[in-house]
Amino acid sequence: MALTIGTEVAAALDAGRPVVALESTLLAHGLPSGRNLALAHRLTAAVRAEGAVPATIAVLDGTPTIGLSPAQLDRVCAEGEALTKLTARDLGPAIAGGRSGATTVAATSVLAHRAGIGVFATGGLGGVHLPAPGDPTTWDVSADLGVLATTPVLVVCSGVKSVLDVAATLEVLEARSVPVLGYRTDDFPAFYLRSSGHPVPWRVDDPGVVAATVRAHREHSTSGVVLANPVAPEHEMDRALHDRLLAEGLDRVRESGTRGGGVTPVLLAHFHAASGGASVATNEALVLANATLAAQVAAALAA
Ligand code: PSU
Ligand code: MN
Repeated sequence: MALTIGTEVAAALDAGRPVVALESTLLAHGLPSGRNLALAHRLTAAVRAEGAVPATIAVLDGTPTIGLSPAQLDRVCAEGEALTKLTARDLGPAIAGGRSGATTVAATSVLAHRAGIGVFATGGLGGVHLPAPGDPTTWDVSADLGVLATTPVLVVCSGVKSVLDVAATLEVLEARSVPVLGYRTDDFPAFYLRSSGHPVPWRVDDPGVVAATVRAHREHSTSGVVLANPVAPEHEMDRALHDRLLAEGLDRVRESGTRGGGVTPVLLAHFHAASGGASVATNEALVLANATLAAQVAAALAA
């Protein structure tokens, strides 16, 4: 697979300096157009502020691109939902067909690893979707989980989206031997909310300890690691509002018959449209904090 690696990213990788991968699906499909480009730039700035080099990843005209230029970031954010959402299985067809697409956690992890990047920041990991009435087995399990099981990338996120079956998602991560670390928390976070009500198996309080843990894990495993960083209390969504919007969003998914990769964007779009901006503010705050933490861990790993 031919990769294009931006010159700054390539130089940092050659020199063993810290690099943090960032994904493009959360920009193109997870946030309203008009907000995404500003966040894309704030994310790269947050990574740089910690002394690491940002590498936003997408597939452009059939080329997996590691470290989008400002013009390429403009393009991804402007095309937004019109851009195909690419999970890992879509990489081959998109590349062979000369297509463009935004990469999910799964596809971004695969490409980051190929480029030699071991640390990646996002908002919320995909997971096991909730059953629907009359459809108890949707079989909708995000490819993010399968890729994490086989790809040695540290994914810094705010847990899994609260729109998922969190308990089932944690069970899959356990079964696939993916370590889950809570950053300064004993509770697995749920994206918009600081706690999912499920405990994390391991708590870590310091980027240096995360780096040591990742190093030790990689000595005996090729799986990824999840570092779950709860959103700051001042940015957490109101739980009652959250629960109402989630119930409505799930109704919309059912009524519209949305399946597969469309489910998460429909749910997030409902939150953003119906919360008066609250969910966008939470989403942006948590992704920014994850980019900062990922850069701190990348720096500790490179030291
Ligand atoms: N984090 C966000 N917003 C998003 C996502 C993560 O703050 O939109 C995206 C990621 O790309 C993740 C995807 O891989 O949601 C999960 O989609 P699915 O449930 O279809 O696997
Ligand atoms: Mn899915």
